[in-house]
Amino acid sequence: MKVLILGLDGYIGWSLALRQLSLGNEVCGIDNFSRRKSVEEIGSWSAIPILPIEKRISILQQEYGDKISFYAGDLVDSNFASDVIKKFKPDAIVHLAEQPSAPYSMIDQSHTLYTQSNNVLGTLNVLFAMRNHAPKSHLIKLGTMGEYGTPDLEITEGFMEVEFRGKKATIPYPRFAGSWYHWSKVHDSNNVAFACKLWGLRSTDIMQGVVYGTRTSQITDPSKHTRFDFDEIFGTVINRYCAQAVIGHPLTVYGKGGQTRGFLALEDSVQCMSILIANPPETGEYRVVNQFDQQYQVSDLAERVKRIADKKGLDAQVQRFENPRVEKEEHYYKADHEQLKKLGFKATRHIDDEINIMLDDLIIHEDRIRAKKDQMTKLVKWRDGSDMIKQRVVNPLILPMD
Ligand code: USQ
Repeated sequence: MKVLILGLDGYIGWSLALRQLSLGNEVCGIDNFSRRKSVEEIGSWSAIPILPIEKRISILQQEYGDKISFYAGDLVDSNFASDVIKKFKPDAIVHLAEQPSAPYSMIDQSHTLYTQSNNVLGTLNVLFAMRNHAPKSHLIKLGTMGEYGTPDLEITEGFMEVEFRGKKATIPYPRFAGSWYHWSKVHDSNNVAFACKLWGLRSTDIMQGVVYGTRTSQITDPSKHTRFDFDEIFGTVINRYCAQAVIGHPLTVYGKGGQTRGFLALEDSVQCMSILIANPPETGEYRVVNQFDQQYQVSDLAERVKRIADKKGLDAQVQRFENPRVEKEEHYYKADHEQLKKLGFKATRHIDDEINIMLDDLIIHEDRIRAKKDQMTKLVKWRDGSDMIKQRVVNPLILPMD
């Protein structure tokens, strides 16, 4: 199959490219390197160093020849999106090329505008390019479990049956997103669903939980490593706890710590996406899958990381921090995740084993984490924004008044 990976240079994009090539598929990637630039903008870096893109691609070409190609560019440029899809004619398009951080979208107005315009406009350009040049292709769009928020109800996979004033109907599950970033994904979901209906495109919208880990079966030597962020803005919770444990920084549980989310190992995230690539929906179908393995509370996760770190002789203390976010700290959470299992997904990684491997991988880079220690608690206050990055509001969509 011909698989186009939008956002190949990122944490999941790179790991998925390695998996798809190992399965014998032809891979074309694109990236605008915004993840590298944004992490630099906030003053941090990947704990595990990664090679520049030219080197990454040339290493893959040595192994896979012309089965791997790459174009640098931005999906918000409609000509670029159109040219790549026209030229490569993919069977599947995996769209991971979005601004992925909730805290980043909450820094200030310019970061909100950037997040929503980048994500929503980029996806619209992909949809129009598909309509014009690859209408049979399967769009696998990375959404988020955070689109549903934390309602006091069981969460279904995308849709729910209701009975209202005597009539029954299937309607989209209500969305209660909790950040400007998470809302950008809701807007994408609506646009993708509409394009399927309007033009008969086919798509799988992945509601993915929080991904953790440093490894997949293809990440075997340093030249194949994927990035690993641990700062407050781009690092996600388990990854951050592991980095904190390695340098003896308190594990930063926000608020009461009862926040519950679905979690998935990186290895299993690329497994799920590979299953979806191999099993497209029907023409015109808009399919939604909830992609996670287990649910955990963030305070339990901190205790889990501490327990494993203690066995390695690391000094890991769990500490409650004032919550910079606006979110429920104790709540009901029960989400379905059956669709992927029906397609053959079986979790292959136990969380404790993954934490063990992560700690070993990160201990090697302790100096890099220690050098950016202040990134652990440089918190963006969601209600008030933050002045940690002072920027003029720049929005290409709003013209100056003279
Ligand atoms: N949290 C802590 N301490 C920390 C970091 C986070 O207690 O040091 C808590 C947060 O308050 C939150 C939970 O952990 O309640 C998850 O936070 P996170 O930063 O790990 O994840 P989140 O902001 O939700 O976003 C991440 C990815 C995003 C993806 C999402 C899936 O960055 O791209 O969409 O996970 S989900 O959470 O299911 O919406």
